[in-house]
Amino acid sequence: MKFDIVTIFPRMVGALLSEGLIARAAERGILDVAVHDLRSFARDRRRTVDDVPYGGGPGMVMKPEPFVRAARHLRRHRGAPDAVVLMSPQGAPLTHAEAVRLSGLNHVVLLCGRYEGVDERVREHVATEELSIGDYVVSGGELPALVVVEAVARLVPGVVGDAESVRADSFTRNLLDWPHYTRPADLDGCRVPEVLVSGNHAEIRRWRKRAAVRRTIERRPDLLRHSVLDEEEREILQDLQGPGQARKAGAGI
Ligand code: 9WO
Repeated sequence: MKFDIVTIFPRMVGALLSEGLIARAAERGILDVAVHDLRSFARDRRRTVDDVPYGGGPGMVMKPEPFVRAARHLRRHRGAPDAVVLMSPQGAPLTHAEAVRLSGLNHVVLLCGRYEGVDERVREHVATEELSIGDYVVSGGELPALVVVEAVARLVPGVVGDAESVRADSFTRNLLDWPHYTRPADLDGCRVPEVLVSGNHAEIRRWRKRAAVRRTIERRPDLLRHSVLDEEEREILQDLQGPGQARKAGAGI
C-alpha cells in the first residue's frame, strides 16, 4: 500500500515514519510512505503557502494552488490515488471501520493543513474526503495524518508480524482489552491475579473474557451495542448484567 503525505513540516512527519512498525514494513516493501514538502509546490521565491483570509479576521489561510500542484505532481509521479484525504476537524471520524475501508485501497494521499485553515476549494476540488481523529484541538494535520497511516497500515497484511494479534485487537470486535501482567508476580505486595499463574488455560481464557466484557460495560457501554461476542462472552455479559446486578448510574446501557 502506498501513502503520500503533503505537509509544510516534512521532517517532523519523516522523523516519526523512520522508526517502528511502519519503517520496518517499508523496508520489507509492504508499505511505501513518502512525505512531500508543500512549500516545494509554491511558485514564488518566498515559497508562500498562506495568505490573509477573504472577509477579514485573524490568522492566515492556506492557499489552494500549492495543494492543487502537489496533487498533480503526485498523480503524475506516483500514480492516480484511490483517495485524497484532507485531515480536518470537520471530517468524518476515524474509526476502526474507516481504517478497514482505507486498508483496502492501494494508494492514499493525505493533505495536512496548518494556520487557521485551508482554502475551501481544496476540500471541494482536490480532496475526495475529509477525516478527523477526534473532537479536540491540535495545531495541524500532521499528527492526525500519522494516526491514520498507523491505524490503516497495521491492517495491511504482513505489516504486523502476527496476524492473530491484529485480529485480537479490541476494536476489531468492539470489545475492550483485558488486563495484562508480566513478572514479577508480586510487586511490593500487588499480586498478579492468581488464576493467571494457575496454569489452568480454560480458566484463564474465561477470566480474560469476563474482564474484557466487564471493562467494556463499565467504561465503554456505547461499544457494547456493536460488540461481536462469542457464546461464552454473551453468557458472561448476561451474567454481569443479570437482574441481581446494579447498573452503573449513567452507564447508558
Ligand atoms: C479552529 C477552531 C476555532 C473555533 C472553533 C472551531 C475551530 N476549528 C479550528 C480548526 O479546525 N483549526 C485547524 C487546526 C485549522 C487547520 C489546521 N488545524 C488542523 C486540525 N488541521 N487538521 C486538524 C485535525 C484535527 C483532528 N483531526 C484531523 C485533523
